[in-house]
Amino acid sequence: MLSDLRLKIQQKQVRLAVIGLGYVGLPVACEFARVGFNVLGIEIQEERVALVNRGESPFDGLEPGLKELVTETVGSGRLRAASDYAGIQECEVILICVETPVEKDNLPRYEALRSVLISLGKMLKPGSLVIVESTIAPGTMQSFVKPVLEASSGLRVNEDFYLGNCPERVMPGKLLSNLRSLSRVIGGMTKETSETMAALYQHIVAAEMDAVDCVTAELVKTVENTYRDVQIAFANEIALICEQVGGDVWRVRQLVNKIPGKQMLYAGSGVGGACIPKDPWLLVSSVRDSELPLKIIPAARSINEYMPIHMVMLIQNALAESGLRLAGARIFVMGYAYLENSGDIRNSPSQVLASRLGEMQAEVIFHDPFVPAYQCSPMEAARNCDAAVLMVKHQVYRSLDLVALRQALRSPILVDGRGFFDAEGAAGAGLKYWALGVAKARE
Ligand code: SAJ
Repeated sequence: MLSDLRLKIQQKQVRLAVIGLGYVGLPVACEFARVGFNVLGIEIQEERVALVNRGESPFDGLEPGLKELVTETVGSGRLRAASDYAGIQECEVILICVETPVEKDNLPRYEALRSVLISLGKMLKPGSLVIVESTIAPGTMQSFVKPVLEASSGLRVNEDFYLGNCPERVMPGKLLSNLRSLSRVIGGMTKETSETMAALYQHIVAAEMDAVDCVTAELVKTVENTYRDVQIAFANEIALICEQVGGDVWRVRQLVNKIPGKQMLYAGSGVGGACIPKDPWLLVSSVRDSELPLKIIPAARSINEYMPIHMVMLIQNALAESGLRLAGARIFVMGYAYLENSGDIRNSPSQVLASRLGEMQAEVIFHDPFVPAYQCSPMEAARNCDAAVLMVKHQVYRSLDLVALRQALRSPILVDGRGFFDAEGAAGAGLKYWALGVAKARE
């Protein structure tokens, strides 16, 4: 059965279903449709189904080529979206690309994944291949996906259907280019399943594909993002030290990275997104029943979660230097998204900043060129504010007129959370400049 399926995949004769048309699912569905597969996108949000079927992309921010690709593939009839599972019966390959968040206790519940597996199970045809692209904790395919899908379908894995995990590696702003250019780890429940999955992905992935078992695929994905979280936390901890000892973390990073093999990342006002803040907890959750004394991964998370709170402290100090208090102050904040040049606001550090400033009775006025609610004029937003704060290094702020900013502000304070502005330039514009990770020159 699997060899027949592989042949049909090689000839693009199979119908594909992609469940979840989000940042991962939509580009994947478009890419397979672009290369000639017939793709059915299953999406729970009716308005998104309608949007896609009109050939539009639901994502703000810069996604090079995605909107055109949705228009092209829907126009050619190769991509169609639906909100019900009826069409699954014609599909032999099903990709699952739904969110896998962790809850307040930092543990996953996999609610979206469970409901998809139950709905899919009812329609699953013998001989089908099911691939989970969502990021899941090591061991989840074996202990959760397999039993739930077998129970809901009444079929047996490796006998009646095939199952694998191929973690996505997309990044808002580079959805399509990452999909095409980044290598993929292909985790099959059997070696033949991995090979069949590779036959599918080679149609859209121009990079290396490594066939492994499911646990390895689950580990690679969660480890790569945990690694990044720890790296960022290290830069953030150095920033905190620099502030205390009279250093400049941006300069220190530059000089450290001159040494071959050193790649210190950037300190910053926080770590957001749907991947980095939660994947470390997925990895940790896989050993929750052990007595392992994990320290580094939880510590990195707490440092990164602290950074927007540290920004509040910097703002408080900057205001105090001018004899002002947070309570009653108006704070102009540049950047609501979690990432530069993106409209993605998931787990954005700016949301933490805003709620903490609110608790301290400060009023927050946001600007963000990529978030519809905050696309006002920056100078309008800054008018009569007591400080300007940069949380996200959107390219558009490069051309910000700092003199006009100072004239718009009620007090000339600029707090920079990303090492984005130039201290001299800010001083030259008459602004009192505070930068994360840079000691304030003692008066
Ligand atoms: N950030 C820092 N300092 C840095 C890098 C990032 O504070 O040096 C912050 C960003 O401001 C953002 C958050 O971390 O708030 C995440 O940024 P990111 O650059 O890691 O972007 P993401 O969230 O899109 O991460 C994705 C991940 N890819 C996948 O999950 C498939 C991550 O593994 C990639 O390393 C990253 O893209 C990438 O390098 O493009």
